[in-house]
Amino acid sequence: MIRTIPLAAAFVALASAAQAAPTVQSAWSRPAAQGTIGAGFMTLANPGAKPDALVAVESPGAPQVQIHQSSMSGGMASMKAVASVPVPAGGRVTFAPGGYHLMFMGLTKAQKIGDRLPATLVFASGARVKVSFLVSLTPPADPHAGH
Ligand SMILES: [Cu+2]
Repeated sequence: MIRTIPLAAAFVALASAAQAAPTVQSAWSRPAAQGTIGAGFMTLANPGAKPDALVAVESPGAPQVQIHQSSMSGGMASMKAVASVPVPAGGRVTFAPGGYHLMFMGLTKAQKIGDRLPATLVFASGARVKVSFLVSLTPPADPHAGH
């Protein structure tokens, strides 16, 4: 009987050491034709006590998904592929037009308004988070959309 107490304590310690998986809010995508590139926007939140990072995206809707960052330099807009996007502990990062975004390269089918484009987000912590991007012309209503 006496052994059950330290065992239970060890179990609690293990559970609290596990990193909480990031969450996704307001995932949306723009309408696009089959075979073209679809864009993905969202807000990632990290409820954990350790920093995490988005390192890959998989989708049945496209053979390849890239993580891009748009920026302005010298008055010219440009974008580049990035290997990862950090999500600070207790913080959030927004993917929006003009900033970070996902690119679904070679859509397997046309994305029409109201469709949902499924994907799995893969994080440096090993967390895999499923998300579906609602196809829309504008971002979904979100209290953080004005940032
Ligand atoms: Cu891009």
